[in-house]
Amino acid sequence: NKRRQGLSLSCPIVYGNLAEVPDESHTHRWTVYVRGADGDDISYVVKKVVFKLHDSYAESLRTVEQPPYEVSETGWGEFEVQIKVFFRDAVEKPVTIFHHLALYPHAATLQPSKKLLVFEQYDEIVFNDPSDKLYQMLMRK
Ligand code: SLL
Repeated sequence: NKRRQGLSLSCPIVYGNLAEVPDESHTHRWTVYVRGADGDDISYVVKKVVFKLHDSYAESLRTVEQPPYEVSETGWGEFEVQIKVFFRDAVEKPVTIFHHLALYPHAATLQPSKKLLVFEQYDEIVFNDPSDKLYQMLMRK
């Protein structure tokens, strides 16, 4: 599995969270996710995603082995979610993303229904000198 020296491949992603605006209760339903930008399937390169939630959640480590790479929960508070992305080519080290799970409308995009908040970031996972295996995976799609 030799490396393609000098080559740099990028995998565009979006990560973030949705949060429902609660009615009377103080409990919010939310979903934290990572997915390919423009709805692209990234499972050809992503092996699994591990979400580390706040310690107040039972089993705070949540592993998702296939898309959609997301976790839905309920809660009352904001916290930082650690999102660790593992790749099919084990030569590539996992990438860790930190996302501030947001529940309140300060910086959010409010959907027209005003019932759903969206906090989303665009990013690119860049593979420098990718292995031949990864190169094949990325080129095949
Ligand atoms: C803090 N930012 O620093 C807060 C922590 C934790 C939120 C927020 C748990 C819900 C549940 C929940 O909402 N945790 O236990 O079901 O204190």
